[in-house]
Amino acid sequence: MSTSVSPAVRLVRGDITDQSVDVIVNAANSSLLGGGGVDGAIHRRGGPEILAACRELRASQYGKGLATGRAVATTAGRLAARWVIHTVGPVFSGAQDRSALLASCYRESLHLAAELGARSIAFPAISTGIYGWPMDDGARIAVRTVLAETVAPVEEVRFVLFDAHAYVEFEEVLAMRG
Ligand code: AR6
Repeated sequence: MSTSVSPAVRLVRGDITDQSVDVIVNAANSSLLGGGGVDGAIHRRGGPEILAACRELRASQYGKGLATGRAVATTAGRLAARWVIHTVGPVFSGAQDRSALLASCYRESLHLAAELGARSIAFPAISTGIYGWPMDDGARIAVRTVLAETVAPVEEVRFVLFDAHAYVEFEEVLAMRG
Protein backbone atom coordinates (compact mmCIF):
# COMPACT_ATOMS: atom_id res chain seq x y z
CA MET A 1 0.00 0.00 0.00
CA SER A 2 1.32 3.43 -0.80
CA THR A 3 0.61 6.41 1.37
CA SER A 4 0.44 9.92 0.02
CA VAL A 5 1.53 12.74 2.26
CA SER A 6 1.67 16.50 1.91
CA PRO A 7 5.16 17.96 2.08
CA ALA A 8 6.50 19.23 5.42
CA VAL A 9 5.96 22.97 5.72
CA ARG A 10 8.56 25.19 7.38
CA LEU A 11 8.49 28.91 8.07
CA VAL A 12 11.68 30.94 7.89
CA ARG A 13 12.11 34.64 8.46
CA GLY A 14 14.59 36.16 6.04
CA ASP A 15 15.62 36.74 2.46
CA ILE A 16 14.61 34.08 -0.04
CA THR A 17 17.87 34.51 -1.98
CA ASP A 18 19.77 33.15 1.06
CA GLN A 19 17.98 29.82 0.99
CA SER A 20 19.70 26.56 0.15
CA VAL A 21 16.90 24.62 -1.49
CA ASP A 22 16.44 22.97 -4.87
CA VAL A 23 13.90 25.54 -6.06
CA ILE A 24 13.44 29.21 -5.25
CA VAL A 25 10.13 30.65 -6.40
CA ASN A 26 10.08 34.14 -7.85
CA ALA A 27 7.07 36.45 -7.49
CA ALA A 28 7.50 37.66 -11.06
CA ASN A 29 5.38 39.66 -13.48
CA SER A 30 4.18 38.46 -16.85
CA SER A 31 7.06 40.09 -18.74
CA LEU A 32 9.51 37.74 -16.95
CA LEU A 33 12.06 40.50 -17.41
CA GLY A 34 12.56 41.52 -13.81
CA GLY A 35 11.14 44.05 -11.39
CA GLY A 36 11.32 45.06 -7.73
CA GLY A 37 10.79 43.10 -4.50
CA VAL A 38 11.63 39.40 -4.61
CA ASP A 39 12.04 39.57 -8.39
CA GLY A 40 14.70 42.28 -8.15
CA ALA A 41 16.53 40.45 -5.35
CA ILE A 42 16.61 37.16 -7.28
CA HIS A 43 17.96 38.73 -10.47
CA ARG A 44 20.53 40.81 -8.58
CA ARG A 45 21.86 37.91 -6.58
CA GLY A 46 21.40 35.21 -9.21
CA GLY A 47 23.18 37.17 -11.95
CA PRO A 48 22.52 37.68 -15.68
CA GLU A 49 22.10 33.99 -16.52
CA ILE A 50 18.57 34.05 -15.11
CA LEU A 51 17.51 37.04 -17.17
CA ALA A 52 19.06 35.49 -20.28
CA ALA A 53 16.99 32.33 -19.70
CA CYS A 54 13.86 34.44 -19.18
CA ARG A 55 14.48 36.31 -22.43
CA GLU A 56 14.85 32.99 -24.23
CA LEU A 57 11.52 31.78 -22.81
CA ARG A 58 9.84 34.98 -23.97
CA ALA A 59 11.28 34.54 -27.45
CA SER A 60 10.46 30.85 -27.75
CA GLN A 61 7.24 30.07 -25.83
CA TYR A 62 5.81 33.14 -24.16
CA GLY A 63 5.79 35.89 -26.73
CA LYS A 64 2.89 37.58 -24.96
CA GLY A 65 4.30 36.96 -21.51
CA LEU A 66 3.46 34.41 -18.84
CA ALA A 67 -0.19 34.42 -17.77
CA THR A 68 -1.22 35.13 -14.18
CA GLY A 69 -1.31 31.93 -12.11
CA ARG A 70 1.17 30.10 -14.34
CA ALA A 71 4.74 29.02 -13.55
CA VAL A 72 7.89 28.39 -15.53
CA ALA A 73 11.40 27.24 -14.56
CA THR A 74 14.87 28.59 -15.39
CA THR A 75 18.38 28.14 -14.13
CA ALA A 76 19.08 29.66 -10.70
CA GLY A 77 22.33 31.24 -11.92
CA ARG A 78 24.58 32.00 -8.94
CA LEU A 79 21.94 31.29 -6.30
CA ALA A 80 22.35 28.28 -4.02
CA ALA A 81 19.44 26.55 -5.72
CA ARG A 82 19.15 24.43 -8.85
CA TRP A 83 16.19 26.21 -10.38
CA VAL A 84 14.17 29.38 -10.10
CA ILE A 85 10.48 28.93 -10.78
CA HIS A 86 8.91 32.18 -11.92
CA THR A 87 5.22 32.57 -11.23
CA VAL A 88 2.92 35.51 -11.80
CA GLY A 89 0.67 36.35 -8.89
CA PRO A 90 -2.56 38.31 -9.33
CA VAL A 91 -2.77 41.97 -8.38
CA PHE A 92 -5.16 42.18 -5.43
CA SER A 93 -8.63 43.50 -6.23
CA GLY A 94 -11.34 44.37 -3.74
CA ALA A 95 -13.93 44.12 -6.52
CA GLN A 96 -13.02 40.72 -7.95
CA ASP A 97 -12.06 37.49 -6.20
CA ARG A 98 -8.72 36.42 -7.68
CA SER A 99 -7.92 33.83 -4.99
CA ALA A 100 -8.00 30.94 -7.45
CA LEU A 101 -5.21 32.57 -9.43
CA LEU A 102 -3.09 33.00 -6.32
CA ALA A 103 -3.67 29.35 -5.33
CA SER A 104 -2.72 28.38 -8.89
CA CYS A 105 0.70 30.05 -8.47
CA TYR A 106 1.51 27.78 -5.52
CA ARG A 107 0.00 24.66 -7.10
CA GLU A 108 1.67 25.09 -10.51
CA SER A 109 5.02 25.89 -8.93
CA LEU A 110 4.84 22.80 -6.72
CA HIS A 111 3.95 20.50 -9.58
CA LEU A 112 6.66 21.94 -11.79
CA ALA A 113 9.18 21.47 -8.98
CA ALA A 114 8.08 17.85 -8.65
CA GLU A 115 8.48 17.33 -12.41
CA LEU A 116 12.01 18.68 -12.18
CA GLY A 117 12.78 16.23 -9.37
CA ALA A 118 13.16 18.85 -6.65
CA ARG A 119 13.01 17.77 -3.02
CA SER A 120 12.80 21.23 -1.47
CA ILE A 121 11.23 24.49 -2.53
CA ALA A 122 11.14 27.99 -1.03
CA PHE A 123 8.22 30.34 -1.61
CA PRO A 124 7.87 34.02 -0.85
CA ALA A 125 4.44 35.35 0.13
CA ILE A 126 3.35 35.82 -3.48
CA SER A 127 1.34 38.97 -4.35
CA THR A 128 1.58 40.39 -0.80
CA GLY A 129 4.05 43.15 -1.70
CA ILE A 130 3.76 45.38 -4.75
CA TYR A 131 0.61 43.47 -5.83
CA GLY A 132 -1.18 44.49 -2.62
CA TRP A 133 -2.67 41.23 -1.34
CA PRO A 134 -3.55 41.35 2.38
CA MET A 135 -1.04 39.22 4.29
CA ASP A 136 -3.57 37.23 6.34
CA ASP A 137 -5.50 36.10 3.27
CA GLY A 138 -2.34 35.56 1.25
CA ALA A 139 -0.99 33.32 4.01
CA ARG A 140 -4.24 31.35 4.20
CA ILE A 141 -4.27 30.67 0.47
CA ALA A 142 -0.57 29.74 0.44
CA VAL A 143 -0.72 27.29 3.35
CA ARG A 144 -4.04 25.70 2.36
CA THR A 145 -2.93 25.14 -1.19
CA VAL A 146 0.38 23.57 -0.24
CA LEU A 147 -1.15 21.30 2.39
CA ALA A 148 -3.72 20.04 -0.10
CA GLU A 149 -1.09 18.87 -2.61
CA THR A 150 0.85 15.64 -2.80
CA VAL A 151 3.93 16.37 -4.81
CA ALA A 152 6.59 13.70 -4.37
CA PRO A 153 9.57 13.98 -4.56
CA VAL A 154 9.09 17.43 -2.95
CA GLU A 155 9.49 16.81 0.78
CA GLU A 156 9.95 20.30 2.14
CA VAL A 157 8.10 23.51 1.41
CA ARG A 158 9.67 26.54 3.02
CA PHE A 159 7.82 29.82 3.23
CA VAL A 160 10.39 32.59 3.49
CA LEU A 161 8.88 35.63 5.13
CA PHE A 162 10.60 38.94 4.89
CA ASP A 163 9.23 40.66 8.00
CA ALA A 164 7.78 39.88 11.41
CA HIS A 165 4.20 40.63 10.36
CA ALA A 166 4.33 38.13 7.51
CA TYR A 167 5.91 35.51 9.76
CA VAL A 168 3.19 35.87 12.41
CA GLU A 169 0.39 35.63 9.86
CA PHE A 170 1.82 32.45 8.35
CA GLU A 171 2.46 31.00 11.82
CA GLU A 172 -1.18 31.51 12.79
CA VAL A 173 -2.51 29.92 9.65
CA LEU A 174 -0.13 26.99 9.88
CA ALA A 175 -1.07 26.37 13.53
CA MET A 176 -4.65 25.93 12.34
CA ARG A 177 -3.44 23.76 9.43
CA GLY A 178 -4.84 26.23 6.92
N1 AR6 B 1 12.88 37.55 0.32
C1 AR6 B 1 11.68 37.15 0.80
N2 AR6 B 1 10.57 37.92 0.73
C2 AR6 B 1 10.70 39.14 0.16
C3 AR6 B 1 11.92 39.63 -0.36
C4 AR6 B 1 13.06 38.77 -0.27
N3 AR6 B 1 14.26 39.12 -0.73
N4 AR6 B 1 11.72 40.88 -0.87
C5 AR6 B 1 10.41 41.17 -0.67
N5 AR6 B 1 9.80 40.13 -0.03
P1 AR6 B 1 6.85 41.41 -4.02
P2 AR6 B 1 4.37 40.73 -5.47
C6 AR6 B 1 8.39 39.96 0.36
O1 AR6 B 1 6.54 42.85 -4.13
O2 AR6 B 1 3.54 41.41 -4.46
C7 AR6 B 1 7.90 42.82 -8.73
O3 AR6 B 1 8.20 44.09 -9.26
C8 AR6 B 1 7.53 41.21 0.40
O4 AR6 B 1 7.66 41.85 1.66
O5 AR6 B 1 8.22 40.96 -4.28
O6 AR6 B 1 3.95 39.37 -5.95
C9 AR6 B 1 7.52 41.83 -9.81
O7 AR6 B 1 8.28 42.03 -10.97
C10 AR6 B 1 6.14 40.62 0.19
O8 AR6 B 1 5.58 40.15 1.41
O9 AR6 B 1 5.90 40.54 -5.03
C11 AR6 B 1 6.07 42.13 -10.03
O10 AR6 B 1 5.90 43.23 -10.90
C12 AR6 B 1 6.38 39.42 -0.72
O11 AR6 B 1 7.78 39.14 -0.63
C13 AR6 B 1 5.57 42.49 -8.65
O12 AR6 B 1 6.71 42.96 -7.93
C14 AR6 B 1 6.03 39.64 -2.18
O13 AR6 B 1 6.38 40.96 -2.57
C15 AR6 B 1 5.03 41.29 -7.92
O14 AR6 B 1 4.46 41.72 -6.70
